[in-house]
Amino acid sequence: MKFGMNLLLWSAELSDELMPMCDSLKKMGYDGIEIPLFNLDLDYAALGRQLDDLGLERTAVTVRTAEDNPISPDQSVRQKGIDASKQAIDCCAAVGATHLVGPYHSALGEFSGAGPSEEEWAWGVESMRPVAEHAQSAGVMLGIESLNRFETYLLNTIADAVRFARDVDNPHCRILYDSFHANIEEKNIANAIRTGGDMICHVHISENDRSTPGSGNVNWKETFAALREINYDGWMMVEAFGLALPELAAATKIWRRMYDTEQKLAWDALEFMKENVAAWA
Ligand code: LER
Ligand code: MN
Repeated sequence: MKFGMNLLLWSAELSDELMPMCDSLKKMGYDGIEIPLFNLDLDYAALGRQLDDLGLERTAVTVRTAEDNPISPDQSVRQKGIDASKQAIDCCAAVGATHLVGPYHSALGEFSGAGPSEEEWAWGVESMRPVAEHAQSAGVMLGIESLNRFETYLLNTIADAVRFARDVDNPHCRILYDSFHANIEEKNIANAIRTGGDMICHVHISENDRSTPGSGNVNWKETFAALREINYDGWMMVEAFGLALPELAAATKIWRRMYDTEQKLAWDALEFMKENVAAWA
C-alpha cells in the first residue's frame, strides 16, 4: 500500500513554491503526492526532477469542462476533450506520474437535466478510447472517477464506472474509488468496492465533509475491510479541500473551516490510514 496526499488542499497548480511543503509531506511519512493537472503548460519535467530529489512518487488528477466536454453533441468540443486528456497524459509522463485519475469522462458541473443518453454514453466511450491508447503507449494508468450526482451525471456509481471502463476495453483504463462520492451514491459501500474489484486502480480517502479522514461519517470500518477483501494494494490518496483557494473552495462548496491546519490534517490522515491498514495484518 502507498499513502499519498492530494495537493489540492494547498494549490490548484504544482510550483517551485510548493516544494518545501512537499518535502514536509515526505518527512511526515507520505510516499507520494497527487498533482492537479489543470494548467497543462508548466515545465512538468523540471518539477518532476525536484520531486525525484525529495523522493516523492506521484499521481495526477484532471477534469474536463463545458469547453472540452468529451460527451458534447458537438464533435469539435469532444475532440478538444480528447486532446486535453492526451495532453494531460503527456504532462504525467513529463512529471513522472504513474496514474491519471479524475472525472475526465465528461464535463464537471455540466448538466442536461436528465441522465446520460445512449448517445452521450457512446460518445464518452468513443472519446476515451484514443485517450486510453495514448495512456497505454505512455505507460500511464487511467483511473476513471464516478462522482456524486451534484457534480456529474455520466458516472455516479462504481457500477457505472466499471461498465464504462469495460466498454472502453483497454488494460490501461481502470477506475477510482472515492469514499466521499460513494458515501453519497452507493447503497452499500462493501458491495460497491466488490463490484469495482480488480478494476479499482486508485482510491481517494475522503471524508463526508471533505475534511480530515476519520473525523466524520464515512463508514471507514466497512471501507477498509472491503478494500482488504479485494486485495487492494495501490494508492490511498487523501483528498481533502479547505478554504485556502477561493476558486476551489467555491467549486467544492466549502464555506467553513473544518480543521486546524493543512499540516495537521495531513498528519492525522496519514496516522488514520496507517492504523487501519496495520489492522489488516
Ligand atoms: C471531485 O469531486 C473529485 O473527487 C476529484 O477527485 C476530482 O476533481
Ligand atoms: Mn476524488
